[in-house]
Amino acid sequence: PRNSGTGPPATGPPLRDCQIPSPLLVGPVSVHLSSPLSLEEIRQRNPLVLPGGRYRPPDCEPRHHTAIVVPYRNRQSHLRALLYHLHPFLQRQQIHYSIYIVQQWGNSTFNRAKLLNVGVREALRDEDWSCIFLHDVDLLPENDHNTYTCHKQFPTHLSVAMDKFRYRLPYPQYFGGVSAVTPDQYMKMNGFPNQYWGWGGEDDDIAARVRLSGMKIVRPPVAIGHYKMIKHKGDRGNEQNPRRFDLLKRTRLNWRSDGLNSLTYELLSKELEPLYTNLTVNIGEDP
Ligand code: BGN
Repeated sequence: PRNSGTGPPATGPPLRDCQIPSPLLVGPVSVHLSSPLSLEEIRQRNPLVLPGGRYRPPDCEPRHHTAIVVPYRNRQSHLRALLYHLHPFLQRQQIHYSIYIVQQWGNSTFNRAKLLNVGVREALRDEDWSCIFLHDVDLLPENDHNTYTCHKQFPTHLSVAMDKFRYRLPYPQYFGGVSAVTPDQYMKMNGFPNQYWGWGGEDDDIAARVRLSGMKIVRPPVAIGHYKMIKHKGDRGNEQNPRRFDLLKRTRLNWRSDGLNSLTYELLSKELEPLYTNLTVNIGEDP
């Protein structure tokens, strides 16, 4: 079958390239957060999604191949809301994609940036993705013109207008929420820092790496980069990191030695769930 999710397209007459922009886009969508459906109900609404959360448009050749990487621990209801919105959203964009949930094993302090490093490395083992999305589990895109694709030269920041920040950037260098890199851009900046345990600062470190490695950040227009954040209290296990201010002072000294090239972890399992690939990983703990 052609729609085999990954690997070379099946034989048969070649498909036309997908049109740009996708004719399936609808623009602004209203995002409801109350009572997300069950995973089974979401699966039934997305019959073309293959195990591992993979999808390839059935009737045109996709121009984009995007892995969505989501750092995760203990947020089942957020995960359901994300999958419920993201699968149809990405299918309307006619991209070839896969969703990776990177779950931190154990009870040590959460480390978002290190989980992102793990997700990038594991996703690239599966496939030659042209674009990798770094996606918070609690953010839902509100306009499908905000395409989940990469800029050739520079890292992209997508969540430029979150409801939580009254639909604007909280500060000009903000790079948190949802962003994207190509594998080349990722290598160039030596990936992300591994040393940020707990909430805050890791996204600012990543933004600094973009600049220090000679790149800049590109963004969609504010009118398109709208996101709703699912409201929640600060989580247990992800308290504010008191070391973040000191760490950020040292990014310029540390980025070449801490990152992709110093990443160590133990992959405990990789499961192809109906709507996502579930990576469970031991990333160690806050020293
Ligand atoms: C910033 C945080 C970011 C966070 C945004 C939005 C820090 C570093 C010390 C200056 N940065 O203040 O990590 O994404 O707020 O909430 O705390």
